[in-house]
Amino acid sequence: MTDFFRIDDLLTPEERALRDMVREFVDETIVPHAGRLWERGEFPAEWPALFGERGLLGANLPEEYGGAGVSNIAYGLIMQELEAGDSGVRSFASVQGALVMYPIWKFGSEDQRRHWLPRLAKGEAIGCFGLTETSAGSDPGAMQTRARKVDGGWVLNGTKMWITNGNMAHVAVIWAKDDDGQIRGFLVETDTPGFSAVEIKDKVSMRLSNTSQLFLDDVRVSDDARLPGAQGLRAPLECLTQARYGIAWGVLGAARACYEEALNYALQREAFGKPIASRQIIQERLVDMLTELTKAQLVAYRLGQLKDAGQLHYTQVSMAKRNNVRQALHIAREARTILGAYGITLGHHSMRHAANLETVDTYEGTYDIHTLILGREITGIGAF
Ligand code: TGC
Ligand code: FAD
Repeated sequence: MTDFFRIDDLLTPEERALRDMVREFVDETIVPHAGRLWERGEFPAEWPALFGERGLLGANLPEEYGGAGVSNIAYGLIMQELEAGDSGVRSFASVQGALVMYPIWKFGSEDQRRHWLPRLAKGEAIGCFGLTETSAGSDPGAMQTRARKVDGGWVLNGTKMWITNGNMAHVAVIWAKDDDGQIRGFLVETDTPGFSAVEIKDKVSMRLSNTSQLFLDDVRVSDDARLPGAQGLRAPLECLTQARYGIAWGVLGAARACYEEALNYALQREAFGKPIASRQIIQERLVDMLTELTKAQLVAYRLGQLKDAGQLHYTQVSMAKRNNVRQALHIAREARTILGAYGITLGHHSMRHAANLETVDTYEGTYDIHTLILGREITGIGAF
């Protein structure tokens, strides 16, 4: 395992044991099949329950609601190991834990928590998070989806775009504006009349992950479906902070897998009568990849310490997400280069990771949007 600065020494025995368990599971269950599933655009229906059995869904949420109550560093390690398999697997777990279980736990009523969280933690129920729309991605405040108050409930109308787990979900967390233009969150059961999901199939990235467009056509829900604690754009943005935190860790797994694949290949592949690893240009590439991986690992670890201490600011998460994803993408592309022609196939992992990381660089706030978030933080001037 690549750990040049011995971050392992900083982990507790429990964190190490959990990390090793997830790594073994991913190596056995996900890695051997990831290329084929990615090619087919398939997410196996039996995986959510396997993740649930191992306590990998919403693991940092309290045990009383079905979470594993682990530290945020342990949660980050879970994301790291899942994404070593495929970014789509981490995406599934990110959405389930950070974008569905978290808002129910943070903004939900006690009834909503007791009803949904244990089933979501076990992977018996699947959730999705509908914020983005066809014309509102980076600027979610421009959403058009509406929630009209009616006697005893609400009627939702609108369309959500690029929704992970959309076709697999039993419950959708839908963000919509009420009659006063206030953003509110709703738990919409996906078998409610008027709700439909259409899978987006023509992706050349994140193929193992299910991505959908959601249609809400006069979907009527009761008052109990509204998340009572969620008011304003701040509520969904708080959820994004949780998911971005997991991404800052997750991409370390993809980057590590690519670096290790490139190193092993370079040691074995001969050109001009010698292993390509003996060439200075290849060594420089490997050194740069390892340096950026190590820096990103340190950023994630410190982020975890701040989160565990309750001192994390969302702009720190922006910096980590922005840097770690872009560096992971760079590492994956470099690995593909070292693998030569063989690198473009699904028999190796680096190109698949690189293709996935293009999405990760865009979703949960694009690289440029995080630049602007940080620019505003340090200058006090919004440049959106
Ligand atoms: P702005 O004025 O900045 O913020 C409104 C209120 O929210 C607070 N806030 C945050 N709080 C917690 N975490 C954050 N990340 C927060 N960002 C802002 C802020 O302090 C303010 O609070 P208050 O009390 O003063 O009202 O609102 P804005 O409209 O100017 O926001 C701009 C911007 C760019 C920061 C924001 O809209 C943004 O982050 N855009 C990117 C959209 C995005 O990331 N979408 C992701 C959709 S979900 C997804 O991609 C899932 S992928 C699947 C997977 O994760 O695997
Ligand atoms: P746009 O906002 O249209 O941006 C286009 C380009 O313009 C980007 O390069 C952007 O950086 C740039 N740009 C935008 N504004 C500015 C500015 N002010 N200054 C300079 N440059 C700017 N969303 C969900 O709600 N739930 C999900 O589960 C989910 N899953 C996803 C899964 C996948 C596979 C993908 C690809 C996306 C997913 N998303 C999801 C949507 C994702 O969050 C958005 O794609 C993302 O926020 C960017 O929005 P956009 O694609 O509309 O790009």
